[in-house]
Amino acid sequence: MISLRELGAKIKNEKRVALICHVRPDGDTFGSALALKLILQKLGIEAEVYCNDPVPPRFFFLKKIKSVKSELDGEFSAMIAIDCADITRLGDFAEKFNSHPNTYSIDHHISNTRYAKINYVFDNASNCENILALGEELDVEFDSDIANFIAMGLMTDTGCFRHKNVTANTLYSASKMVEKGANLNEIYYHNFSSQTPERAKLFGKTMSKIRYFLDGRFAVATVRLADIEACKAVQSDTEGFIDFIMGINGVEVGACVMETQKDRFKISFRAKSADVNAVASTFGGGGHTLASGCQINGEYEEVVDKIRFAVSREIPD
Ligand SMILES: [Mn+2]
Repeated sequence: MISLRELGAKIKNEKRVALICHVRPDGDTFGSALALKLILQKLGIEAEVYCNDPVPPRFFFLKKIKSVKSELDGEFSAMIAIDCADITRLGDFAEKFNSHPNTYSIDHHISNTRYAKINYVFDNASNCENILALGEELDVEFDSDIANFIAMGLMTDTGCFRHKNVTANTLYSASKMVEKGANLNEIYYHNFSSQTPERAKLFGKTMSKIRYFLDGRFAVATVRLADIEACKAVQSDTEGFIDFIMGINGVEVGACVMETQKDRFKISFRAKSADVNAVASTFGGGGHTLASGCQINGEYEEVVDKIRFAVSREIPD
């Protein structure tokens, strides 16, 4: 792999750079790309940020998010993939990326497939830590916009500094960004707290009827189509429900069972230590050991019975 110093020396020579975020964009890919854009502009390098998917509304509080483009325009001396573990994460931009003679990948996923000509992959909690290191290597003075973008990646990829991936470097980076003017409270509000009254209502309705199985070690939250309708909520409002369940004392495995159509359910699993990848695989789904998902067709009680049985085999007595 290329060193940080070599990366900095190479990037300094670029003229016009395309910074490409991943599809289904998150706070780290936008934070990394927008911070790097401002860093490069301070060095007199032209830079634009692109994403093949639309910008989700939770990012609208950032004025500069409007500059993210959905179509590649003009010629670039280099294309840089930001926070993308593999080429499919670039969406429809993958083809242009692959045929460009000068490509970089700046990423923090250990699974990164080294698909670019120049790969800088460093296993930090967030890719924004890599961009911060690069900005320091390039000797750029950070302003409050850069600090806010870096801080957003730090916070969103660590669940607001709560996940196991947080290191001293993550917190030290956050400290430096606060010093440069980052507003952690505002980032927290828009990325983790802000919601519609309809979602709040759906949350209450769902949590008031959690079902417990296997001596309270398996908790199931259910969202039926009728619930969503009654609360005037939308399907995506259920995001994060599963994480709440995992905080309930005694719960080893949690499932959120969401009815997407009549007799069709999308199920998310979380575990403290059990293998829920194995559980989801039973039904043709998958994911990670501690976080997975699947779809099951059938009548609601039958579906719950099926997952209860599959989970019981993964929870030790
Ligand atoms: Mn990331």
